[in-house]
Amino acid sequence: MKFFLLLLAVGFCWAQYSPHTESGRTSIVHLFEWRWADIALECERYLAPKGFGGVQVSPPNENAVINNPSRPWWERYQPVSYKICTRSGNENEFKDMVTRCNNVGVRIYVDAVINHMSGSGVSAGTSSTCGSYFDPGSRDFPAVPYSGWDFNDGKCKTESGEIENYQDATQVRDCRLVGLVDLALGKDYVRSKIAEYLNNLIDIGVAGFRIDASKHMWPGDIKAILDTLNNLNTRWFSEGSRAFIYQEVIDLGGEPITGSEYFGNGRVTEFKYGAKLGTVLRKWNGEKMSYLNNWGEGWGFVPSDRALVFVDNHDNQRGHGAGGASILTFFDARLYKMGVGFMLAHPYGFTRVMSSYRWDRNFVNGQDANDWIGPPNNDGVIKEVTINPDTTCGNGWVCEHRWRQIRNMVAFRNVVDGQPFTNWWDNGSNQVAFGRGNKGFIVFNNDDWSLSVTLQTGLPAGTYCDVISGDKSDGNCTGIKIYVSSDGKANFSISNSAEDPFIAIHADSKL
Ligand code: QV4
Ligand code: CA
Repeated sequence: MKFFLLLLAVGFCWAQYSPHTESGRTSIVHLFEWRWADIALECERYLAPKGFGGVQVSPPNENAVINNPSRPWWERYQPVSYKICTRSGNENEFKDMVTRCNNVGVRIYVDAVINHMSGSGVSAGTSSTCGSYFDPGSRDFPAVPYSGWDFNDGKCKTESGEIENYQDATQVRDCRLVGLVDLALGKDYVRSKIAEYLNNLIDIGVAGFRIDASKHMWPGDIKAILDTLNNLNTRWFSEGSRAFIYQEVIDLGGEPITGSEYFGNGRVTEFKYGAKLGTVLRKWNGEKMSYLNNWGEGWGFVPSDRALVFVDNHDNQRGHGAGGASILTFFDARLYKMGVGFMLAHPYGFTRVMSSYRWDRNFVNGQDANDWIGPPNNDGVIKEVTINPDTTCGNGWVCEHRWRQIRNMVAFRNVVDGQPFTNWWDNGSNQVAFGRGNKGFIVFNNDDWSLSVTLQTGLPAGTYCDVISGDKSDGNCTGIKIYVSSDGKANFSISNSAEDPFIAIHADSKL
C-alpha cells in the first residue's frame, strides 16, 4: 500500500508539467486575441479533427481600455479586475468555449496576468472592458478589491519605483515592469485573490495556465499560490489532476534570473529556442542547419520536460520581449514553415504554434512603429474569424495553424510521439534529415543548390505521401510521393527553389 501511495504522490507532484492533452495530441495553438465564440467553433470544426491538443487564450480578465494608441493589443496585459469580461467575451461565452472545447478533447490554457495591475500612468475612471472603476495612481482597484496595501511600492528599493537594472534580481521582482503597478505577492490577501481568480477558471474547466511575467515574481510566491489551487474539474480530468503550468521567463543568459529557478512550479518558456532557430535558418553568424544535430539541451536549453517551445510568440513577432531580429514570423512565410516544421518534427520540448492577425508594419529606424496595433476590429469590437472556401481565414486573421504545412506537421508530431531521434544526416552545410524511430522522417534543403540523396529513413517499405507538398487523400497523394525500399532507404530530391524546400513522411501518410 505504501508503494502505491508513493506512486500516487509522485504522479501528482509531476502533474503540473503535463498539459493533460488527450492521448495522441501533442501541440497547442495560441489563438491570439480571438473571441471565445470563435475559439469554440474552431475547436469543433478544426482543432479536434486535426489533432491539436489545446488552445492558449488571451487574458480573459477585465483590462484597462487604452485609447492612445487606439486599443493596442497590450491593453489586455493591464488588469483592472478578475471579472471574466473582455473584448473576447463575457463569462458565459468563456464557459461555453471551455465546455465545447473540452467536449471535443481540446484543452484551454489561460494567459494569467497576476504580477501586476494596470500602468501607473493610466488615468483614473471607468475606461475598462467591463466598466469597473480603477485609479492606478492611488493603487485603487475596488472591483477586486485591491488598495495601496496590496502593492510593492514600499518594498521596491529603486529611486523611480521601476525596474532599472535586470542584473539585480530583487528589483526585477519587487519593482514596476514598464510602469505596471506591482502586486505584493508576498501577502496572503493578494495570494488569496489571485487563487480565487485561478480557481474560478479551474472550476469552469481550464487545463492550466501561462503565468505572464513570471520573471517578475519570486518563485516561492508563485508556488504559494499554485499550492492553494483546486484540482482540475473531474468532468473532464481524472481525479487529482493538477493544472498544467508554463511560466513566461525570458532567459537568454547573462542575467542573474534563470529559468531553472522556476522548475519547481512547472515548465518555463524557452526563448533561446526561437531566437537560435531563426538565426540558423537565416544563416546568420555562420550558423548552419548541420549544427542542429545536437539541438535541445546540447544548445544550452532547459531540460526537454521543463520546456515550452515556440518559433515566435505574440511579443517577439512584433519586436516586444525577447528574440530580436532573428525571430521568424508569418511575414517570413517560407523560412517560417521550415522552422515550425523542424520544431514539430524534433522531440525537444512541448510545442506551441502561434496564430496571429495581420497588421501593416511600419519600420522607422529598425523598429515597427505599428507594433501596438490591436486585433482586427470594427470600432473596437473584435472581428469574427471568417473561414474561406479554401479553409484559410478572412477578416485579417492569419491562421498559421491552418496552413497545410503546419497543420500536417502537428499531425506528424502526434504520429511520432514517443519515438526516438534517429538517422540524422547532413551534408556539412544546410541540407539535413532525421527520423523519429520507425514512424516518421523529414528532410530539409536550406542550401543554395539542389539536394539529391538516398537516405536511411528507418521506415517500413512502401509508398508515402509527402505531407508538406500535399496531403494523402482518397488513397492517393496530392503532392510528392516517396518510395521507401525494403532496406528502409529512399531517394529525396529537393530543389533549392522549391516553394517549400522540405519533405516529411510518416506512418499515417503511407499509402
Ligand atoms: C510606459 C513607459 C513606462 C512608464 C509607464 C507609465 O514605458 O516607463 O512607467 O508608461 O504608465 C505598455 C506600453 C508601455 C507602458 C506600459 C504601462 O508599451 O510603454 O509603459 O504599457 O502603461 C505588454 C507589452 C508592453 C506593454 C504591457 C502593458 O509588451 O509594451 O506596456 O503589455 O500593456 C519583459 C518581461 C516579460 C514581458 C516582456 C514584454 O520580462 O515578462 O518584457 N512579457 C509579458 C507579456 C507582454 C506584456 C507583459 C509581460 C506585461 O508577454 O505582452 O507586455 O504584462 O521582457
Ligand atoms: Ca513583481
